[in-house]
Parts: sequence; structure tokens; C-alpha cells
Amino acid sequence: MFLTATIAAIAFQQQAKPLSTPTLFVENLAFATYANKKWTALQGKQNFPNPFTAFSLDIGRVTENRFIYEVPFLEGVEANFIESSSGAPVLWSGPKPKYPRAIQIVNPAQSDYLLVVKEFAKAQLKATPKFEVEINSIIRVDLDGDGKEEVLIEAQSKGFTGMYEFESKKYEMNCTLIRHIKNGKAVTEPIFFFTNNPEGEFNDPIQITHIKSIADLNGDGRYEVIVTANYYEGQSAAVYNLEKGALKLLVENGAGV
Ligand SMILES: [Ca+2]
Ligand SMILES: [Ca+2]
Repeated sequence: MFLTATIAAIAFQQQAKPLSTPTLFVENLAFATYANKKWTALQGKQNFPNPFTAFSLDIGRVTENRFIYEVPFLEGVEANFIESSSGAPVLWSGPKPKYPRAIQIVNPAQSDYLLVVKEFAKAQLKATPKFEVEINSIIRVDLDGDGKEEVLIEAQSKGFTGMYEFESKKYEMNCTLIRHIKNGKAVTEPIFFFTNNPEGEFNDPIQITHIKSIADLNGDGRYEVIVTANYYEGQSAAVYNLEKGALKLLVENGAGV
């Protein structure tokens, strides 16, 4: 009885296969491939072996070695959007990601960074913000390997709950920022910025953005930064790196209404 059950279990377990082209999955979105030094956004239904292996990525580390991702979840996908889940891991099916330099998580309550975000908001709104800001995360890392650290910040107006808010309020904000040295000067630039307009109406559907992963996926010594934006009934993601002192969009993709 025991032996029969074991044999059945082994027969049921299929061997995980590698994907022929390194593929990135972001929040259940078959997001992009990387081949011949080029990122390509994935569109439409993809064919994946069942199951295949991929690394599960978190900020600065591989959270699980050779995570086996069950493909049935991805089947029947017409537009490569499956379902929104902010807790879904970023998955990478290519060679093991590299972490050439330390990725440092900084205490988000640091007052000097709160000031940085306030000043950024002031510049964007062209007025003193009428909200307090709170920082969700601060990550310090030398993205491009030039010896100078960059700082990535995920912040919002205090108490902002993003797409779960169904009533518009005045002066809300959500952003991901990069603070870095540009032409010898420390500057704060938006990777993503959302705000309600001063009348309290939505400029766009409410969006909330996250810095999901940082890893050198293609092994070129520069970190890739994976940022997502979720909005009501939709989501998008983008991969950036830092080249010649500027944030460069490598690939973006999105799905939803
Ligand atoms: Ca740098
Ligand atoms: Ca890289």
C-alpha cells in the first residue's frame, strides 16, 4: 500500500525544466525575456513547460534557490496578465542572479530622507505639500558600480492606502525615487510619481508603486531595479538600470483595464 502510493507520487511529480529564454515574471505577469543583450516585453499567450524552474527574488537576495513554479497557474492566459497580487514573488528563470555590491536597507524613519521626500513633493506640486510624508523603504546601493552609492526611496503621503481607497482625497501622493549624484550634485528624481490634484480629484486612476527587486540579472555588473505600479484592476512593471549617471528604462509591460 505504502509502496504503491510512493510510486504514484513519483509518477505524478514532473521534472522541472529550464526555460529556453531567460524570462522574468513580475506579480504573476509573464513580464519580459532577456536574450542577445536585449530585453523584450512579453505579449499574449506564452508557452511554458510544465513545470519549470525559476529563482524567487526579493530585494537584494535570492529568497529561494530553484523555486519550482507550477505553470497551470499561467495557462489560458490571453493577455499575459493573470491576477493582481501584491504579494506575488518576482521570478527569474535565467542564470543565477548576481549581487556584485551590498544592498543596504536603511531605517525608513530617518528625518533627513523625510526631508528629501518633502522637498521632492514641493518641487513636483510647485507648492508646499499639505500632507505629511511617510517612507515605506529606503535602499542604499551602488547600482552602476562607479563607487558612488545611489539611494532608492519608496514613499507616500501619510496614511495613503492606494487603490483600496475609493474616495478621492486632496493632496495624496505615492512615489518611488532615486537620490543620486548627478554632475557633482545630489538630486532626487522620480522613478514613479502619483498625486491627486489640488481639487481632490484623481489625476489618473490611483496608483501605488513598489520597489520589488534589485539584482544583476544579466551579469553585466549593473543592478537591474524592478518597480511595479498597481492600480484598480490593473498593474504594470518596469525594469531600470543606471547608465552614464541616468536611470534607463530597459523594459516595461502592463495589463489590466
Ligand atoms: Ca553608483
Ligand atoms: Ca545587470
